[in-house]
Amino acid sequence: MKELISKVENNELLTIADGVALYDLDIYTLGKLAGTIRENLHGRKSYFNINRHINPTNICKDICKFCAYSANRKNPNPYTMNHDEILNIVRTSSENGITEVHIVSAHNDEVGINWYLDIFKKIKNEFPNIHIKALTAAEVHFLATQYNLSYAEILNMMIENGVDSMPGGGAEIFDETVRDYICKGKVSSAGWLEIHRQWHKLGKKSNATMLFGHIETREHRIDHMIRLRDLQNETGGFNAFIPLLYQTGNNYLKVKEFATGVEILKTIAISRIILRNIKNIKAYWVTSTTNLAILSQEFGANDLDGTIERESINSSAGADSRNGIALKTLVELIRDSGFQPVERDSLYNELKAY
Ligand code: V47
Repeated sequence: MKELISKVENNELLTIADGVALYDLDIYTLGKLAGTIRENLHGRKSYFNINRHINPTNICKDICKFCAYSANRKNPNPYTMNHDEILNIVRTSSENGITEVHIVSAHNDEVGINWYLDIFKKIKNEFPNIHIKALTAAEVHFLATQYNLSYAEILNMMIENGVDSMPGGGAEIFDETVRDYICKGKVSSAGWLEIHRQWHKLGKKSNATMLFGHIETREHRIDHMIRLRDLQNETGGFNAFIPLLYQTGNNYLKVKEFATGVEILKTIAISRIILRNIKNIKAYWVTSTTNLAILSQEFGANDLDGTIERESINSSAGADSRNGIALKTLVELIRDSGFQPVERDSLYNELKAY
């Protein structure tokens, strides 16, 4: 173990076996190792943004076992917003001071490609200063397949229509066997990575997620992180890594053993240690709860996402996030836990330090 600790302290390249072995360290040691890396990168600052999530349709041609959001037997409530509805949401949110809209939809094969893309141009025309983070690699793959276009063609259309960066959704777990079981038919791991590679090569930034705490093993998580580390070494295009804790409600994935609080904190700490080349680790309060997100700051996390205003994907599966979180609450939670709240923009430029 001493050897492993000094490997981490000397910033040596960790293997999958090293990553798995990190879980055998006690939580305090892991917290210290991850906390030091965080402290060196960000001091006591914890970032957040004032953002709005919009999920314009839940009609989906794919079936992911973990998903409670898409309209199906367990959620028989299909909807699709029209562009005016989406614009009206952005108008209201703009008055609330958002700097970012985060737009993610299901894979709706009835609305047409223009429904997906034109809305970005409309938002950009009316709100040139709002950053549009939209379309996961899973949606890009869906659009490319559905409309017989290449990834490059879709990505360029996104840029032409005003998309600024890509969210990290759809990564789930890269291990092909687990992926095949939990979300067969959706973008492959290689496809997800290739879409982000091409997006980064166009000079654009994106995030990367990992869905954990379901049927995957520790080894699968480390393999996932290492595939991201390798791509980041090649492109440098990832802004943040976001471990998403599996929410158990209203879905078809049968999970026997859930991740304990310690396992969750260890996973966050290990991600900080392995993904040194990704600057920001986001503790997504939506899936971890705010309490654990606050604690995660001691285990390497330096970003808490944002105010969100409305959230449908995880709240459909039980998360307490349907109505976002008040700015004042978020700031107080960070400050009262001994960190400095810093409002950032979507590219991590500092906007306001509290
Ligand atoms: O890709 C679906 C996940 C993701 C469940 O880039 C679930 O800044 C837990 O990607 N339990 C969408 N997770 C959310 C997402 C995201 C969120 C916040 C910030 C960013 C960013 C990206 O939600 C999906 C999927 O992996 N998800 N169902 C569930 N039951």
